[in-house]
Amino acid sequence: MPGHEELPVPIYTALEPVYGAGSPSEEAEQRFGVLKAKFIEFYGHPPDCYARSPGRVNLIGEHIDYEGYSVLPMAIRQDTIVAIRKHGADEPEKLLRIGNVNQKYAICTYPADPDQVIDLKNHKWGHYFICGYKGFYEYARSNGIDVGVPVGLDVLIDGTVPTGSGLSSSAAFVCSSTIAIMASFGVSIKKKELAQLACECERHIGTQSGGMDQAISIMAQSGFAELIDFNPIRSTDVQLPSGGSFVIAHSLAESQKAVTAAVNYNNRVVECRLASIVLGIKLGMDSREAISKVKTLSDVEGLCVSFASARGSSDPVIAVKELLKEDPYSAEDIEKIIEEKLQTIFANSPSSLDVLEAANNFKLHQRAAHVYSEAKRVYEFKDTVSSSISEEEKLKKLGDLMNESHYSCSVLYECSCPELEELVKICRDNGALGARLTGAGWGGCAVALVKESHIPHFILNLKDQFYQSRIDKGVINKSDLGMYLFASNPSSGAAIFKF
Ligand code: NG1
Repeated sequence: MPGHEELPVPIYTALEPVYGAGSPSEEAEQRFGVLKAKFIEFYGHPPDCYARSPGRVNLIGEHIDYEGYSVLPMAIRQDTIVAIRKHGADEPEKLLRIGNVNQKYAICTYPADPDQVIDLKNHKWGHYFICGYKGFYEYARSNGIDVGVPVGLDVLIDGTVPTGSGLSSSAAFVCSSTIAIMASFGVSIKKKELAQLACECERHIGTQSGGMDQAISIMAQSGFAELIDFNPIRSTDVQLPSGGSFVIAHSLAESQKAVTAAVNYNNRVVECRLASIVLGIKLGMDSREAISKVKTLSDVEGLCVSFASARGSSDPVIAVKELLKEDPYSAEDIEKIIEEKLQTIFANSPSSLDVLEAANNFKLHQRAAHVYSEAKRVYEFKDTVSSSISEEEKLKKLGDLMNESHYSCSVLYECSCPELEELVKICRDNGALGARLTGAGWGGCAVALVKESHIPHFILNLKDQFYQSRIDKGVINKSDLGMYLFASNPSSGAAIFKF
């Protein structure tokens, strides 16, 4: 029997299999009811179908997916639903109209041309749908699938994943858009291929996304976290120990990943590439060979491990410590080592050239040390879960790993912010077994591992110690607190609904 990742996204005629029985399904019923009514109000027709894809919380393995390393996220119940209707070829208006149930997002209109260039300098929320649209056509062309001439699409979105929260609202949007477009064109592909495709789709927004978010959003299984491997994408169910749950808490600092890419997210991707080329050369590669072959730190891990083993260790960080200086490198320092201009290396990547323009220096030692140590922690987390120690000991060890991960993100990768530091500290002071930032960072959410029986008390304390002053200042409404602070169990992945 094939693994579920070999199957296409499931198609349901009822909400229960995804949202669960009882009140969650009743709530979902209401949401879909409003979405359908608004769709008819906007466009004069009901939608052909709906696609939903969830957000995720990453439990461990931060900023390592784009370096080729496995990560360990779980899907959350918050999701994006895309309602869609494909126009007939005879309908005159060839436009993509993208509306949102939330009035904050004005309707966006785009031409039906799949080769249109996304205007990245003028960021619009609808761009995320176009990522899926362009990616779908690219996929169809490269796989010889005839999808006919471009026609108009009517689209209405309803999202509950808070934006800029590190819970992957962008991937939930891109995945559900790509799936809705596929469903409306009658194209169906295996989940693992779709995860790869959705990752490539999201790169049209200008971030050099690693693939974790799309993979978990598409491949999640209810009740399990997933170990996601890359090249090729694969997911393995991870049953978390009983007695503990994850609480997700928003720092209320919005992380605008696409807008700050040149100094934050893409900057780290570039720093990792440079660190890997320099390590490759210091470990004996010819500079031409290193520049052309080495793309990620995982490409030179073998060399680093050989270096470490000559010193009685198997830890690649030993090579980082001895071969990369702790002081930041200037562009000239690196160019001297690699015998090439940085602009030449990244000539084919406009978003990387933006990074070079914005950067004063590059912290190769710190970034590489984070990536190798974080990759190791993911496996320690997975091994702890499947070990034979008591559930209590497992929870303690998992918490310790989460704390170590946060330290590394904060100090070595510098992707935290003052609000996240305050929140993580409050979580730990209130008995969390472990707490860390989750997702890209620079704002967004923290995730805390908390004993199940402590959760109500823990949530109350966070409310008092972190949120109350922000409610008093009007940063958020008291009635919205549940959107920013909640416990979460592993939810299910993407689905299509046809009613
Ligand atoms: P967020 O910003 O939390 O959705 C981003 C990347 C991930 C991963 C994490 C850091 C996208 C869509 N997602 O997640 O691939 O690199 O940062 O671990 O770019």
